[in-house]
This record gives sequence, structure tokens and C-alpha cells, in this order.
Amino acid sequence: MSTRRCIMGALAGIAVAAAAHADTVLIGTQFSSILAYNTETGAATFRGFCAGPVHSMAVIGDTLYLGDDFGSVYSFDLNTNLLTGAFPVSVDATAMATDGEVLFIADSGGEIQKVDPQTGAVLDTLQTQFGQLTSLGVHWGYLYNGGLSTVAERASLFDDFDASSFDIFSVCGGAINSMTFSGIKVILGSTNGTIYRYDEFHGDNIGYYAGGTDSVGVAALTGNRLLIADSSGQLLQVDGETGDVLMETNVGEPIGALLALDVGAACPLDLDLSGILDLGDVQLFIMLFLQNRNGADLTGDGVLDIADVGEFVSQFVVGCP
Ligand SMILES: [Ca+2]
Ligand SMILES: [Ca+2]
Repeated sequence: MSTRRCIMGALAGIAVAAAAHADTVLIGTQFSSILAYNTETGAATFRGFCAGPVHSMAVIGDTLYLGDDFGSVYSFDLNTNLLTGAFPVSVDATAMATDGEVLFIADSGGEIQKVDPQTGAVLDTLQTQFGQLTSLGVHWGYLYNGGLSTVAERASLFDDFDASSFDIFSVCGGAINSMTFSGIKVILGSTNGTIYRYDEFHGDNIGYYAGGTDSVGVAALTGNRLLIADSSGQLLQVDGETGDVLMETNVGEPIGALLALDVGAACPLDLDLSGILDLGDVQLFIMLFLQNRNGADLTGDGVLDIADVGEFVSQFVVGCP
């Protein structure tokens, strides 16, 4: 029996709705504050302090890494909300991302460094073709970069860490200032405030709408929502399809970076972040599986096999909290 028929047969007739669940998006400000945004109430609360103006963020386990404009990366314990260390970097840390093991840290000049998060040691470095980097992201086995050149590129994490591993993913309608991922959508925020959306598989543009003023940060939320941050301190929570504003707040400090801390974590099978577990997720899982994409690696062992199918089926039947 084919994988598709096997899964569809096992899940026939099952559709489980996930209840609304409050997730957290972390906000780093240029005044060195770390704030926590509640995705359901729209409230931003103080979480802790960085030692420099926050320009970029990434999380590995319980540690938040914060890049500042002055050549330092700080580690912040998410359990105690205290800084636990820092190391110097030779890039200006305009963007940061992680594959869960190393940090990728970008420079506005176009360099990307692969850095050991424990020691700060530079493990490898590359110079991107288009430069002016503002954004990095990791999604389903790819490392993405984007910048003021309007070009977004991506490279498989399984390829050599080399500029030649990057292919052009899309040319955005505006200078790219931020990026996020919502299932099969790549969402780019531009310096002119426009939000552009692309098909993750092919890079095709699937629409755009007006957001805030400069999109210094974007974070996909469950339920097809999007959070847009402007350097003015404004946070807009919008309908991810139409851009209609759902909630608006201002944190009173210039925002430097957004990081979706646990968005979608309560229901990992909701692969398209729709907020509902249904056949759309089944079809997406099958598509990822058949195309050998690591979004289908639900066991997290780096291999796609029948164990991932079994994991999908057993979790799907249980449903989401
Ligand atoms: Ca879904
Ligand atoms: Ca697996």
C-alpha cells in the first residue's frame, strides 16, 4: 500500500479541532529590553534585560541568544530570565538563526558565520552574493537569507556551508527586512511596510498586503495570523491572508527583533499553522514525506521512514490540546 493510501486510510473521517492556545513571541528592543508577547491577549510584558541593543535573536533549548549592534552575542536563560554569558563576534549580527545546534549569524555586509553557541568559536564562514543581509531563517531543512537587495536565497542544511550552496528563492517586491515561515508559506517583511508571501516549494509569489511601516520583525502565529513589528514600537497582529488588523499595541520602545518562542509547539502536527488539525495537515505531511523534506521527520532522527508515518498517525488520532 502506498504511503498516501496508508495514511489516508488510517485517518479516514478524523478531523480534530485544536483549541485556541496562547503562544509567546519574544521581542527584543533597541533599549535592551526583552519582552514577551501573548498571542491571544496581545499584551506585551517585561521579561528581562540584554546588555546591548537587541538586533537579532535565536533560541536553542532554554537559552536565548541575543545579537547586539556592537559585536556581542549574549546568552539569556529563559528559566531564570537572567543573562548567563556573552562572546564577541566580528559581524554586526543583523540576523540570527539556528538549526538547533549551531548559530548562524549574519552581517549587513553579507557575511554569514556558523558559530558554536557554547564557545562563540567561528566554525565556518561564507560571503553571500547579494549582501546587505537583514534576515536569516531555518525552515524544513533549509537555511534562508534575505536583505535590502530584495533577494532571498536558500541552501539545504545538508549541503556544504558555502555561498555556492545557495539558490535564489525569490526576488521580493521590496527591500527585505524580516522573514518568517507558516507551513508552506514564506513570509517576507519589507522596509516599505509591505508583507510579501511566497510558496515554500516553488518560490512563487502568492500575494502581498500593506502591514506597518518598516517590518523590522515578522512572526507567523497559529490560525493563519501574522505578527508584524515596526522599529517605532508598534505591533500589529493581522490576518495572515488578508492583512486585516486583529490587534494593535505599542511597546513604547523601538523594536529590534522578534522571535516566535513556542508558536505551534502545542500541536506539532498542525503543519500549516492553521490552528486546526485536519486533512490539510495530512496532505501536507504526505507531500513533505514524498519529497523527502525534513518537515516530515516527526521522530527528529534525521531520517524519513515508517516510524515518522506511525508517529503522525498516532499523534493525529490523539489530537491537539
Ligand atoms: Ca492545520
Ligand atoms: Ca524520522
